[in-house]
Amino acid sequence: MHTPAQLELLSRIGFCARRWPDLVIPDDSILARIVEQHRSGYVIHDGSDTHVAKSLPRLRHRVEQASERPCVGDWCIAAVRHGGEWIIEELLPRFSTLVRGAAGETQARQAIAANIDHALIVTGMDRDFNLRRIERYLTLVSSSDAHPILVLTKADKSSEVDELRVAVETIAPGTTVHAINAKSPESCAALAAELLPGQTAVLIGSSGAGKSTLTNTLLGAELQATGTTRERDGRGRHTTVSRALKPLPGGACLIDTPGLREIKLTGDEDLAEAGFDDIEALATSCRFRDCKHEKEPGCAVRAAIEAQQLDPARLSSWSKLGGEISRAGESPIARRERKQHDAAMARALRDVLKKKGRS
Ligand SMILES: Nc1nc2c(ncn2[C@@H]2O[C@H](COP(=O)(O)OP(=O)(O)OP(=O)(O)O)[C@@H](O)[C@H]2O)c(=O)[nH]1
Ligand SMILES: [Mg+2]
Ligand SMILES: [Zn+2]
Repeated sequence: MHTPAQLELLSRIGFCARRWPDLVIPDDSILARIVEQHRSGYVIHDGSDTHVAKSLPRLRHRVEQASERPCVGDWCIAAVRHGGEWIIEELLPRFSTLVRGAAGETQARQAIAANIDHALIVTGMDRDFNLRRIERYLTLVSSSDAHPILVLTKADKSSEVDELRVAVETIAPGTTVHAINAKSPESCAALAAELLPGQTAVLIGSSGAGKSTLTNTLLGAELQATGTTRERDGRGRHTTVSRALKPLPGGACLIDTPGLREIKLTGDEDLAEAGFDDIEALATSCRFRDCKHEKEPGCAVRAAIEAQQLDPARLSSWSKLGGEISRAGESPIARRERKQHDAAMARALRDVLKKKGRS
């Protein structure tokens, strides 16, 4: 087992022995954390050194979901095998995982980061700023067991910092919002103070939002390459291409990730946890229990919109995200039946339109 000195080194990359009280490490193996994830393999950190490592095929293929494969932030048991090659042999149970739906028409899931305490949702206060996207990120994070923190960057370039911050606070009641210049250590100090020693935070947000810039400022070193954004639309250039965990001087760890092109939900999200508790609370006063807040009489949600107490854009966001959650979570059979039903409805509509055209 590990000596107190080794445990102290591991705690600098986020290890907390209380979380895995029954842990036994075989004599020929070590405990390590996955700190980088590339197409070709992993980099693991044992508290003192990093090693290039591969995972056992069993951990990659014989899992029910791709999200169970080793990912950055995972704690693993690793050993040197086959003439000096490091192999990840087991994963410790995760206490949190940020997961998204994999791109394309599949129900596959992909883990973005594991064993994270905070998810920092980074949005630039420039062309990147979009309340509906922030709602979507909050929804994604709601199934992760990590605590969301909203980070608005480029405060030094925006003339409406206070207005934008208030707009974000309105859609995310109870969630901390930091409006910062990601290039300035002073401006990032309050955010840095929220990341306690031993904790791990993951950065998510669009390309160009400033995730790597913030990483470098919190590190106090230019370890992560940063890119420029296009003049025309403020978009980034996907500068960061892999996920990497870095220990911060204050004792927390930060995981920088590439900007997500698509934020696809998995079906496990909870809109009440994602800041939509305002709509969910109103809905309890609707006359019908299964009110969709569309045209039903006695709808408390639409009454709130008419009284200008609720932004209609928020209701449409809620219903869009809710639809995605239930579709992502449905079984393959239910999915096929829904598609057949949708196709039959579309055919019926086409027939009606054809008949109308003829008469
Ligand atoms: N003025 C100013 N510029 C910023 C701020 N944050 C980021 N930038 C700039 O925005 C550009 C993109 O920043 P990055 O940190 O590379 O963005 P990223 O989120 O890591 O993007 P990807 O790696 O592509 O996902 C760089 O030119 C940064 O200097 C900020 O708070 N203020
Ligand atoms: Mg980056
Ligand atoms: Zn209603």
